[in-house]
Amino acid sequence: MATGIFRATSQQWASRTLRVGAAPKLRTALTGQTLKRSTLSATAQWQQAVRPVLCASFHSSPFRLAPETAANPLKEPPKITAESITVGGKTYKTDSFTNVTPTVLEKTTRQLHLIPTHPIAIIKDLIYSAFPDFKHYETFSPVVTTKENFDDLCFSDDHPGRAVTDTYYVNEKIMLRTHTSAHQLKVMTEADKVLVTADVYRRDEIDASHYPVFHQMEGAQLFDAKTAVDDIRKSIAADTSAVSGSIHTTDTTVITPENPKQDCHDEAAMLATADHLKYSLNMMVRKLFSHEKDLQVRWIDAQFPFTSPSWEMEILYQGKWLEVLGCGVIRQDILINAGKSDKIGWAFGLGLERLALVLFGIPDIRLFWSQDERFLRQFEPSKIQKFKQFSKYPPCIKDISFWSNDDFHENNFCEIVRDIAGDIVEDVQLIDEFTHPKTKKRSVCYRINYRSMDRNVTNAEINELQEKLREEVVQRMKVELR
Ligand code: FA5
Ligand code: MG
Repeated sequence: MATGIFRATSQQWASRTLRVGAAPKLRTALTGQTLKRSTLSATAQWQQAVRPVLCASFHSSPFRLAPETAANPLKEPPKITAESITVGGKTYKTDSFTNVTPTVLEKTTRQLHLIPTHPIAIIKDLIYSAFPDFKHYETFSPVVTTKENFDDLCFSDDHPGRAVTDTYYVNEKIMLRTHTSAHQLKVMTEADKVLVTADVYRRDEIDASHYPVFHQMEGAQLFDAKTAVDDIRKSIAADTSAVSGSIHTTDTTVITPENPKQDCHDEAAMLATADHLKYSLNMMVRKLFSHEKDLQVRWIDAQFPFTSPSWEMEILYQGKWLEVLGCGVIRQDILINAGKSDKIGWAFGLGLERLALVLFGIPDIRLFWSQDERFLRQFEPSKIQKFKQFSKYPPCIKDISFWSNDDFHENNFCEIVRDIAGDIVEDVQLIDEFTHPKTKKRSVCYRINYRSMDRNVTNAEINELQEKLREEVVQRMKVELR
């Protein structure tokens, strides 16, 4: 069974074990150990030590702002000093939890989902049209409280998603949202049919379908608990939207004690809500992919702290199942907190890049951040056209080997790579590891594939980056180069 936020599906684990960043998560899941906040702050102190270095590089990093720079505080360049961080026009004190980096803060100004000709905005609008009378929210600041991102959503205190290795903290109580669900409670107090679109941030691995910044759309719909069964039956019967295309959907999920109905729910109302959820998402996918031939879609069980039962939808893409969304029946505690105790409802959170990869045939998630006209001019509002690959610039591959230590975490290593080389890194892979028989020291070798999407990189330039990486890895992670 798949597990929810920040825990990869078993299928993802299988494909992720070769990737940087997968191993620590896997280890945590296999040993059942969860990270405690007390141990986290030691890691955070390590981050604290590097902040001055980051500050220095921040001011020299190129800023790329979304076109309109009107009075939107999110478009103002963030500022970072040892004492404070200013983002979205607000200033926050730093502390031992602070681990946001200039590279990642810079992304908060881009707002790709608000640029009408960008594929992320095009797909957002297409999904809006599948949920016609829903209220839209799309300008929430990415800076949220840990209460909004975790506590309000029933995350346990020791949930691994809270770890500083997985989440970008501004300080102990303030963070960059890791999912659009951070706004669920607020928007549900305002309306019964809502869609929230936003950029979300996770310290994650680097590869073609994972990026530390991506976009999600959250959807939720609430029904009167007493009349839900009838209301839902009528609403599905009244749906006259015509869908075409040849999509093959498999759903073998059943409600089990591992993925249970909530005790407080009436069974018929819960089943109707779950059916309406899957019906709505199946219809959305049918509309989106009506031109696609023989698209394979499947539903699998999942777990999220804020829904039960829960599921994920996957699409077969380039021979692999790609997880595109998570969803479920909203935990009643959350509805009670939203002042909606007489309602029952569903929620989903989908990855816009993941859907766009399939819809536009975009081969690499980094392309969404490209400023290359050869990428940007291919797209028009409301139109789905397949991405035409332009010539790729040649890669430049470099390896780095070192003796790791007990504090070593691959997400921290990836973060240093990203800080130094940014989007020039196509992927980072662990290609070799062994333990010395006598000293018991663990040696690791990472292969870094440098390739720009916009230009040719020179060997001299990459050597310089690699040299900087070698220095920073020693300085920040206290490892010994081999
Ligand atoms: C969540 O974030 C839940 N908040 C979704 C949810 C909402 C569940 C409401 C229930 C109710 P998850 O961590 O699985 O779940 O992420 C949701 C989607 O975001 C994934 O299915 C995937 O499409 C996308 N996604 C996750 N990580 C990345 C990443 N690193 N890069 C790009 N897309 C990602
Ligand atoms: Mg998931």
